[in-house]
Amino acid sequence: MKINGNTPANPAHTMVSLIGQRKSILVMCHNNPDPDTIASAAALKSIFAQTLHRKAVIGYDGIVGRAENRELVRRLKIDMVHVNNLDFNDFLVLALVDSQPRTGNNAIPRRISPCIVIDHHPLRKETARCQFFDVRPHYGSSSTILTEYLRELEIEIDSKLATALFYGLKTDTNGLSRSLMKADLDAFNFLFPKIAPRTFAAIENPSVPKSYYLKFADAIDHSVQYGDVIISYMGSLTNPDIAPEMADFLLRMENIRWTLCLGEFKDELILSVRTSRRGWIAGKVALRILKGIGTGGGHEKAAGGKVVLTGMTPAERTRTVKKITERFLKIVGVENRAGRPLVPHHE
Ligand SMILES: [Mn+2]
Repeated sequence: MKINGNTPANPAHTMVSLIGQRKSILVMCHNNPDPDTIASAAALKSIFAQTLHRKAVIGYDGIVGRAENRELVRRLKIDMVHVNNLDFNDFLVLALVDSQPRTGNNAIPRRISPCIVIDHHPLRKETARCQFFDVRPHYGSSSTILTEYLRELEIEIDSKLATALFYGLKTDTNGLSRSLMKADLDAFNFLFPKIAPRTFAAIENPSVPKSYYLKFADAIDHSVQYGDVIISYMGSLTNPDIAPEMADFLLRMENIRWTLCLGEFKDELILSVRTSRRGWIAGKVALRILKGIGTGGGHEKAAGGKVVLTGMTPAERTRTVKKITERFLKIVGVENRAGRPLVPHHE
C-alpha cells in the first residue's frame, strides 16, 4: 500500500496487517530525537503491542539533548536504545518515524530500506520504494498521524501516551503557530483531555543548567541582522537542539522574518532555519544552502540540516560557514544589506 497525500480510510489496519508473522520490530527515530519522533515511536510501539502482541524496540542515534526531551523520556518511561547497542540484522521489521530513508537524519544504513515509513516531511523518491509509507507533508506533526492511527484501531490511549503525543504535536507546530490544519486541531482537541497535566507541566518546565543561559547570551551576542534577517553563529554547542530553539526564539523579534542559527556539535555543523514569511518554504531554502555541502530539509516555516566536518581544517570550517551564510542571504534577498550586530555595543 502506497500512501501519499490521499489517505485511504484505514492506513493503520493496512500497516498492521502487513507485518504478518514477522516477530522482531525496530522503530527508528530521527537523530537527536525531538518530542515528535519520540512520541510517534512510542505510539507505534503501543500499536504493535496491542494489535499484534509484539514488543517493538525503539532506536535512536545522537543524543536526547534538550532538558524537556529528557524529562519526556524519563517521566513517561519511554524505553529507547542507542544505535550503538543495536544490530539492524536482529530485526525483521524496520519502521521509521518522522524521517525518511537517506535524509542523513537517521541511523538506518543506506543498504537497508525500512518496511514502514510514517512522516510529515516532503516525500522523497527513496521512500516511494518502501513497502508501506504514509507521508503527509501538510500535517503539522507525525504525532497527528499516529493519533489518527490509534483512533482508527480503537486503541485506548493512556495518559502517558496522550501526554507524549500532545507534546510532540505542540512542539512541532510551535504551539499550533506553524499549523492550523484541521487534522492537527482535531488531534490537539482529542488528546488534551487525556493528558496527565502535572506530568505535562513538569516536562515543559524542567530545570536547566546555568550554561543554557550563557549559551543564549552568547548566541544573542553573536547575532547579526541584515534587514529582516538574523544570522547567529553559535560556536560549539553542548547539545544540538539549542540551534533550533534559538532560531525560534529570535524569529519572535519584531520585524524579523528569517532566522538562521548555526553551531558545531561533535564534528557536525548543525543549522536551523526559520521563517514567518508566507509563500516561502524553509525546507527548500535549507536544501539549497546545503547543496553539495551537507544534508537538510524540513517544512514550510521550520527546517534544518547538517554538514559533516570530520577531516576539515579550521580554515575549511570557516569557509563552509561563510558559504552557507552567503547563500542564505542571497536566497532570502538581503545579500546587499550590510550586516549589523544585534547587540549595539559591538558597533
Ligand atoms: Mn515532526
